[in-house]
Amino acid sequence: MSYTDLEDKFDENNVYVRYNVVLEGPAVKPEDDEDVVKILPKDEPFREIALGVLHENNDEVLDNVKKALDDGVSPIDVINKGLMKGIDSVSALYTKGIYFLPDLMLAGDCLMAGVKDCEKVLGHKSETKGTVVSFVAEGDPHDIGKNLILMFLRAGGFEAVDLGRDVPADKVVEAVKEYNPIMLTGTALMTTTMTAFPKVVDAMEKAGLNVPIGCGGGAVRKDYVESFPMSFYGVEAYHTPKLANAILEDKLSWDDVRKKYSDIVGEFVPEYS
Ligand code: B12
Repeated sequence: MSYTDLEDKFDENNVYVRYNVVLEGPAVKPEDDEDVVKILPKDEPFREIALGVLHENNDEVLDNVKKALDDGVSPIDVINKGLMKGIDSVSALYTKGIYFLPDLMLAGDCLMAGVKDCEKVLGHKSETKGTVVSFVAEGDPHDIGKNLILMFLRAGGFEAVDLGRDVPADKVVEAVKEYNPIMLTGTALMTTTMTAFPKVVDAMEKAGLNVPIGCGGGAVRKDYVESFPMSFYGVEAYHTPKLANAILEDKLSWDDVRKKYSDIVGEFVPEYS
């Protein structure tokens, strides 16, 4: 294709502002993309928090998160209604080939910077009720969801052991032997890595261990998780302390959690309706 062909195809109404460079012609801002418009919150302070992530601007995120927390907005709302909507918007632009991998990395860092400030407000309870071990599936580098889980567990009074990302099944088994947790959480965001969950279950069975494993993450579906034993599907990171409480205090098994998930977390969960 010659340069002239390219020039003929150039649509000046569809030029995006990236890396702070405004190309000639009427620029389309990322927040004006039709898919992003559907995702971004309309109300403040959530919109400006989400925009900070979308703009990959750490200072913008930190300023707006601080302002919201100082105004008494709940840290859980800051995360779920603000920061997460930002990363969902980034994802929409990545899927369309408008944002690239570095955008995901920068936006992910901005999100985690905001989460750190929320964590300070949520705090850690001094006495711990029991231990939960969290891991990201083997081969998977996505750890934002797992980090949120750790934060909510610690704020809810649990000892949360972080095995990190890309964790092989035998490491999970070793950790179960070492920490004797009441529950495990596993996260996978790729269709290629969620198959690590049944491998963990196999390894646990072979070692004679039986601990409920909450499995979640972008790529994971409830039907898939329920196709192997010892597991239940986890929907939202902030559900984790409630699930751990039910397992600890009401002695619920993984099978009970599958049946009572909405009751346990105290809200309507479409995936479980
Ligand atoms: C940020 C991001 C990255 C960052 C990750 C940074 C980090 N530290 O995690 C980086 C840049 C590293 C990255 C890399 C890649 N990524 Co990426 N990434 C994303 C993105 C945009 C957001 C993921 C995210 O953090 N979401 C927010 C978190 C909070 O969500 P979550 O973990 O799912 O957790 C939520 C729930 O699932 C739940 N949850 C999770 N676990 C559990 C457990 C329990 C018990 C409970 C109760 C709840 C629960 O809690 C959270 C909500 O409250 C997604 C897009 C998307 N739509 O997901 C793509 C995405 C996951 N990436 C994708 C891909 C393909 C890649 C790459 C392979 C790209 C490449 N070509 O190289 C590489 C991986 C390379 C490798 N080493 O293998 C694809 C996966 C496609 C698929 N289905 O297989 C996605 C979906 C993008 C896309 N649309 O194509 N990525």
